[in-house]
Formats: sequence, structure tokens, C-alpha cells
Amino acid sequence: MHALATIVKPLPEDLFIAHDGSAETRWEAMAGQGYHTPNDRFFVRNHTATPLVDAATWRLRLHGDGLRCPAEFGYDQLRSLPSRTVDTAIECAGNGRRFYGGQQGRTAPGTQWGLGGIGVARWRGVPLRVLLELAGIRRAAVDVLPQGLDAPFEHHGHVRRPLPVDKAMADVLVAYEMNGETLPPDHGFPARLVVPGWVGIASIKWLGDIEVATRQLFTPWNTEFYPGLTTQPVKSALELAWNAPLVYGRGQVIRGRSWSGNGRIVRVEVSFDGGATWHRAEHKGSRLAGAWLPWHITWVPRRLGEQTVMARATDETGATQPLRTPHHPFGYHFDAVVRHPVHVIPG
Ligand SMILES: Nc1nc2c(c(=O)[nH]1)N[C@H]1C(S)=C(S)[C@@H](COP(=O)(O)O)O[C@H]1N2
Ligand SMILES: [Mo]
Repeated sequence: MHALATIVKPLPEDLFIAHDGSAETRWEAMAGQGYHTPNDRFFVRNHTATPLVDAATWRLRLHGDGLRCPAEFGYDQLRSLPSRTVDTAIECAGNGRRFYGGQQGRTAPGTQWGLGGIGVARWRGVPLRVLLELAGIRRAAVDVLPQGLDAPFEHHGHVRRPLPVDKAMADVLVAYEMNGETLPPDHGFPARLVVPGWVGIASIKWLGDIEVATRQLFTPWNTEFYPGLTTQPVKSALELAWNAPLVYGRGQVIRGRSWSGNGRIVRVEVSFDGGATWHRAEHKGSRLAGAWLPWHITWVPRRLGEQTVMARATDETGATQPLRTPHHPFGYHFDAVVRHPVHVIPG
């Protein structure tokens, strides 16, 4: 399976790194961009392939013993309900997986994402809470199970992962717009879930069906593939190519972004000497919980050749990026400081 065969939007090499069935955003393609990741460079992670869904016949079905009045919504109906706009990240649990091997000497199986398995968009849609209330959610409801309309994944059936009812009622969106445009096919048209702060797999695309149950639900996506994963840890990335050339003796503004699924980023420090000394990066405020904090720092390289730039962020819960992440058998949640190589060239 090749990414080109399963993703609809163009994947130019200057914007994406192609993986099997998925496309990773190049961080250097975020340089000079605004706060949000433009739709043309937002990463795509598909279990199978992007389906083309006809909005005219599409229905979102809500059913299960956790509802008093099972309901169905069409596309126009969904768009006519009260909407909310949220700036939030969607990040694959495996983002950064390649550094288990590349930096810690122990490769983890799966797509070898660098740090480009994340994007922040302005999502607009209907709070899931509104739909659940229209369908008469019961006090006894425990789990909410959204399911995608994409083809079944191997022998596991349609992509689906339960959410606890508390999260479903709190801040989850049934989104139909991304950065002011109709939700693109690769990102879940006609509608997807957006689950702020949580692993990307929670944000089910091509939503077709939501079961609400008065018992805990289990699918391969909360038992076998992503057991126990809820929120995403703290990470940072530089808006620079790997081995980017930087000019010796000249002040250069290094830009990056840091994020956490558990709260706002409150501090970012950068090291140019392998972690011996750290310097505070500049940023405006602490920006949003559930999205990222853009920052910058000026550096005058005083040594030619290979050097590393390291960024380390801390969120409002006090969680800081470690220098090493405990090994994870599936390569999830790599949150260690990444050693980003740059190449200092004569001016
Ligand atoms: N129906 C469905 N939803 C899905 C997926 C999928 O393959 N099918 N992939 C999940 C995973 S693993 C991630 S990381 C995000 C990626 O969202 P994006 O492709 O819009 O960036 O979607 C999630 N939702
Ligand atoms: Mo993912």
C-alpha cells in the first residue's frame, strides 16, 4: 500500500514525508506559516484509505441503551445546529516513534514518524454533547463509541474507539469545517470527531455511527492497539529541516512550537551545546491548552559543522520533557527532547 493510492490530496515532497498509507508534515514546511497548520500540509493517518462519502445521503446515527431517543442527523441538519469553533491539535500517538530507534537505540515497530504527526487546526462543528442531549442521554451512560465509514481494517471491523461519557460530554466536537473550509475528504468529510488533548485515534474520521452504552465497551482500538492511552505528553519541534544549513557567526532566529495534551505550555528552553546549558525561548503568553505554543530564540553559531539544537518544554501541570523516554513496545508517546542536527556553514 502506498500513501499516494490511499490519500486524496496532493502530497508534494516539500510538504510531506510519505509513509505507508500515511503522510507526515515536514516541519520546515511550517516555517513562515501562521498559528494553524494549513489544510494542504496537515498530516494524514489512515488505517485503510480515504472514502468518498456523499453528504446528500450521509446519516449520523446515534443509538444504544444509553439513549432514551435514538436519533439520526443528516448533513444539513448537523450544519444548522448550534456550532462552536475550537483551535486544537490532533496528534498521532506514534508521533516521534522514529526517535526510539534513532536516538535511544531501540527501534519500536510501526510507522517511523518524525515529529510531523501533529497539526493544529481551527475546527468548527457541533459539540457532541448537543447531539447526545438531543438523543436523550441517560444518567447511566458510561461509554460512547464513534465508528468510521472507511473500509474495515484487516479483520477488526470499522475503525472505532470508545470514549468515556465524561470526556464525550466535556469538549468533544463533531467537526464539519477545518480552518474555515469544508472538512477535506482525507480529514473526515462529511464529519469527524475532534477530541482535544487525546491521542489522534480518538478523533474518528468519516463518522457514521455513535453507540452510547450503559456499560464499558471494548474494541481492538482500546484493548489491542492503543490500550490505556488518553492524553498526549509534552513535545517540541523546530521549524527546521533535518540537517538544516545555518550560517556561522551570524544571529539566526530559531523557531519552534511546543505542545501538551494536558494543559498549556508555560516554559520552553533551548540548548545549543548538547544539554549543558539551557536558554529561555521567547513566546507570547502561554497560548492555548490543547494546541501549541509558537516560540523563538536567537542563536549565533560559533562552531562550524554538525551541531544539535535541543528544545525542552514544560506544561502547566509541571510535566517537562525528559532526556530519555522509557521504551514503549508500540512506540507511542515519545516525549524526550529531540536532538535536532543542523549544519553550520561558513558565512
Ligand atoms: N475512521 C477513521 N478515523 C481515524 C483514523 C482512521 O484510519 N479511520 N485514523 C486515526 C488516527 S490513528 C489518527 S492519528 C487521526 C489522524 O487524523 P488526520 O488524518 O486528519 O490527521 O485520525 C484518526 N481517526
Ligand atoms: Mo494515530
